[in-house]
Formats: sequence, structure tokens, C-alpha cells
Amino acid sequence: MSDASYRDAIFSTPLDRVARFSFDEKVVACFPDMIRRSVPGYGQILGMLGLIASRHLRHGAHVYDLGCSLGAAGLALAGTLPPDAFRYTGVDLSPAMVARARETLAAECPAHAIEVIEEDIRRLDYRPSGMVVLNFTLQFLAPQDRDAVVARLFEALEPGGVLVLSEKIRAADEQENAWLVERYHDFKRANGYSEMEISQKRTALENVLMPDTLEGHHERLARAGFPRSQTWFQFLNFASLIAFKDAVAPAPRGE
Ligand code: GEK
Repeated sequence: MSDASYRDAIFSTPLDRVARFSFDEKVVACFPDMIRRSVPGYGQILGMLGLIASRHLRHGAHVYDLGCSLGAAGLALAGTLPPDAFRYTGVDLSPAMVARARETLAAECPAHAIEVIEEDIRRLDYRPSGMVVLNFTLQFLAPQDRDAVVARLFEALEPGGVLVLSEKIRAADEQENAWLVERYHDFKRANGYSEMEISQKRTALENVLMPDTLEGHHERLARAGFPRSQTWFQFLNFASLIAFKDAVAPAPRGE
């Protein structure tokens, strides 16, 4: 994906009124650079998806990647699993993202069963699946819409199925949260973002990205029906959880 990627400079010039953040063509062009420099642990989480799938996914099962953007999770899975191991549906609301994801995935993994559809994950008619990836997408839904989506994912998962949920999180304790946010801004500075870029992006994301606490996520997963969930990754205020369809995990594959 790096060939068609530009450096993210969207908030590098003063904007009189910072517009609400949206996933348009401008964002698509620099998205790989933006997400790598602004989401701590992004590459590590993607790298683990293939390993998680190789342990939990029934051969030939269906996988959803919800809010797939440029299809990075699909690429990660196709990089680890052979073409007959899974069928992949990437879903995104942004036409610009969908167009670019289709191009990239067709070029990079032509032998895999891959489709990308333009749809709102709140309205999708979910088919039975072995794995669902929600990589930094639930955070963009209005808080009141999140429960219903997660409950539908629980219904769609087959026995043995797993949901991988990665999110920006907030700490319930104010002091703890302030420390995480300050260090997160240090992380962005260290990755080359200026003070103006950091503060303008923060304004643009206000009321667009509303993070939950880790406890809030686990409680929502339990309300949706998931008998078990655990946090498997955290780097500052970014985390990834896995939720299991079954109370008792089936014996991991390959052991
Ligand atoms: C990755 N998962 O690279 N329905 C469908 N898509 C949506 C909706 C919705 N209701 N709301 C937002 N999106 C990716 C990264 S980015 C995260 C995900 C980020 C889409 C939106 O268009 C965007 O492409 C994606 O969710 C969020 O692993 O930019 O921080």
C-alpha cells in the first residue's frame, strides 16, 4: 500500500474553522501514513490478526472486516493464510476508501476470496462468520448505536467464532486519562506531528470519535451475549480486545 501513500499533512496549515474529520479522498491518499503515525500499536495489532485467525478460524470460514478503510486487515490475513483458508468481506461507508481497498486487495492478493462493499455497519445484514474484525471503527459510531451493532455481531458469529475489537480508549480516572493523553501527544510529536497538527486534529475529532473505557467495552460485549472477553493488547490509550462466542474455548488449532 505504500506506493500510493502520501505523508499526512492535513492539519499542517492553520484552518480558520477546523472542519469535522471525515474519511474523504484527501484522507484516503495519506491514510496509511496517518494511521501508522497516529495509532500506537497499529502495525502490531495487524500483525497478530493472522496469528489469531490461524488459531481460531475454521478452514474456509467467512471473515468480516468492519470499517475496513484500505483493507489492511484483509492484507494482513492474506499474508498469513492461504487462499482457501477464509473468505473476506471488507465493509466501509466511505466510497473513496472502498474504491481504493478494492484496487489494493485485487492487486495484492488476487487468489484470495475477497470482496469489499460500501455499506453502513449499523444496517448490514450479517451472514454467519468465523471472525469479525472491528479495528478502530466502533469508536466512530454514535455511542447509542454501539450496543446494537455488537449484539448483531454476536448473533452472526458461528460456534468457535471470535470478535477482535481494537479501539482508542479513555481511562475512567481523570488523572490516569490525562497522563495517557499527554503521552499520546508526545508519541505524535515523536512521529513528526507539530503542535498545530495535534491540536487541529483533536478539534476535528471532537464529537466524531468518542472513546469508551476498557471496562465499558467488556460490559458491552457481555450485554451482547459474549460469555468471555479479554484485553490482549494495550499501548497508551489504544487497546485491542478479543471476545469469544463460546464460554469454553475449543482446543486451539495446531496443538
Ligand atoms: C484498519 N480498520 O486500517 N459503517 C461503515 N464504515 C464506517 C462507519 C460505518 N457506520 N463509520 C466509520 N466507518 C481500519 C481502520 S478507520 C480508523 C479503520 C481511523 C469507517 C470509516 O469510513 C473509516 O474508513 C473507518 O471506519 C475507521 O485497520 O481512521 O482512526
